[in-house]
Amino acid sequence: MTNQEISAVFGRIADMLEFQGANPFRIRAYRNGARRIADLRESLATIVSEPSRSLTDIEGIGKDLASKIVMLLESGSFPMLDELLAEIRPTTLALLRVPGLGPKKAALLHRELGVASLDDLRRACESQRVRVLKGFGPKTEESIMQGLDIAAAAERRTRWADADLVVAELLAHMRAVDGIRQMEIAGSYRRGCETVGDLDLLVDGSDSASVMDRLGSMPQVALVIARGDTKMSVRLNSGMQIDLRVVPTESFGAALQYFTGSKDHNVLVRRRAKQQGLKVNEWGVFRIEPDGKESYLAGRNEEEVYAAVGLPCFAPPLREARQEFEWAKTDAIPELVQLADIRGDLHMHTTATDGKSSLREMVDAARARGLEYIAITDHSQRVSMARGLNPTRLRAQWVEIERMRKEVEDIAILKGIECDILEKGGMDLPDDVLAEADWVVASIHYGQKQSAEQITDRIMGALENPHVHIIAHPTGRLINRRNPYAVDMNQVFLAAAKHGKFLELNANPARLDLHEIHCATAQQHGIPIVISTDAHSSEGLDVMRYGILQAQRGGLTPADVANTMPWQEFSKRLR
Ligand code: DGT
Ligand code: CA
Ligand code: CA
Ligand code: ZN
Repeated sequence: MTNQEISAVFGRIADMLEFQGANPFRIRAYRNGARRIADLRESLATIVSEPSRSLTDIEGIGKDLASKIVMLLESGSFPMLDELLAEIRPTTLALLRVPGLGPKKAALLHRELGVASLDDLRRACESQRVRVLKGFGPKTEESIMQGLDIAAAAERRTRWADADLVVAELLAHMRAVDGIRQMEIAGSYRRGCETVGDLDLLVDGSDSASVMDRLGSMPQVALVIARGDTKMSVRLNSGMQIDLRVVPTESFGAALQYFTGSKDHNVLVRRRAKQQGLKVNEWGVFRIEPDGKESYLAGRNEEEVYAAVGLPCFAPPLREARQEFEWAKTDAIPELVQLADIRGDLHMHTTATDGKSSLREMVDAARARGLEYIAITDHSQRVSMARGLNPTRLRAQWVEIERMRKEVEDIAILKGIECDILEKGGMDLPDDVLAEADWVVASIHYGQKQSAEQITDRIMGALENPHVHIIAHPTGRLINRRNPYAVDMNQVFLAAAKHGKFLELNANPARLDLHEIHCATAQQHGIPIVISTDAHSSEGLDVMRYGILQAQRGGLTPADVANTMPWQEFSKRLR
């Protein structure tokens, strides 16, 4: 078992204990352990294998958790986990994924109304049985209804970054099969969609039986849904489905094109082929002869498949039947921004607030990733939970940054701040302080449920402030967890363009905010996008690649993304 899996088990136990109303200290021990394990840089299996070391040396891991980790590593389970799983069905535990429904409320619903699944809960809300319970009311009932949609979607779709972890394990596991010539994950994963429904694995190999046997032997496989001669579907313990197809070499490119999708994109490819007397399917491109016979034209790789129907080989993120066929007509397909184009990162935190790495560590990590410039943007005072900075502490940090600048000359460090936009409107720090900053990121963390008018006004106020450079995570959504604020983005685009502001594409895989469609809209308005990691640790800088995928899906080129500029150019743009 990997650290992530063990962490997930402890997290689930904490949920189940909480659901049962267990001792809060016990719950916290599991919750804490789960977090510590997720943050570890070394695998637990390695630590256990070294006789000179002990799991209890890890902060937050006591004797009890240590023995459970050993059992998990040895057998994948332990008695208490099995008991809990037998008592509480997974469908019941899904109640905990409804935003705003904590374990206490969920347990009450279970006890009083017999609610044991999301479907039960929806019916209970619809028949207004929830609002009469103690501690609930019409408002709570309504917000549960909204949360239900998110929880249901979360159950079906996995965030891209989480799917990517599964992909890495899947490919590593499959590589052990002899005779695999090529292997790719197609579908929404390859298109870089923000969430992935299932994984579509394509294998070019001669011995399909051994390929399918190998997939079936993956430790995470819970169930073989179906198995044929060259097709197989399995479900993993996590609920994720994998569809496997084994195809011959001459069809690999055609199958890759077909199963990469999107469906709508493929409809347009096939329509175009038909106009030319051709047929495209997962086996290849075929010419239909006058006698009705089909002759094979192409299919080994995607380039020849597209070329056979007179199209360029579109980058997978563009295959959504949006504008790509228009672009192809005029030879105007955008040269999409790549990770290697990024030269700066303009949103990150340090130990001064809720970051885990010091200023020094962030600078070193940025250099190691080849960045030319960074902005240190810790939270402002309103964010008390993160020990946000008041003017005095902020200025002290800037003194530290100035000292650091003398030591490191190969990377520019901007004196920045992530300044909250207050609930009542206005910025969390006085203008004279903001005026001293090199880079002011404005963002909303409180009052997220305000009306469209209120929340849009707050953001408009920030865009009108001459000291603000950029709005961070402009819609506030968390994928699978929280809907966007009610903000009117149309007004935001107009104001950002008018006042010459930047908009952030937050690369955190849970945020990816701006949405890809908003990225394309910003581009139309000529608003420069800044892709930022919002890193809260040195490793947090690595999420940039998720932001790049999102930007690609929005059709952004390096010219649309301000932090692709070399430092000289960007510093001029700032002035
Ligand atoms: P997902 O899994 O919901 O995130 O989205 P996709 O795009 O991966 O969809 P999926 O897994 O159902 O199918 C993978 C690709 O295979 C899809 O993008 C296009 C192709 N495909 C699947 N079923 C059909 C179909 O019935 N008709 C056509 N034209 N293409 C299909
Ligand atoms: Ca899929
Ligand atoms: Ca599929
Ligand atoms: Zn931040």
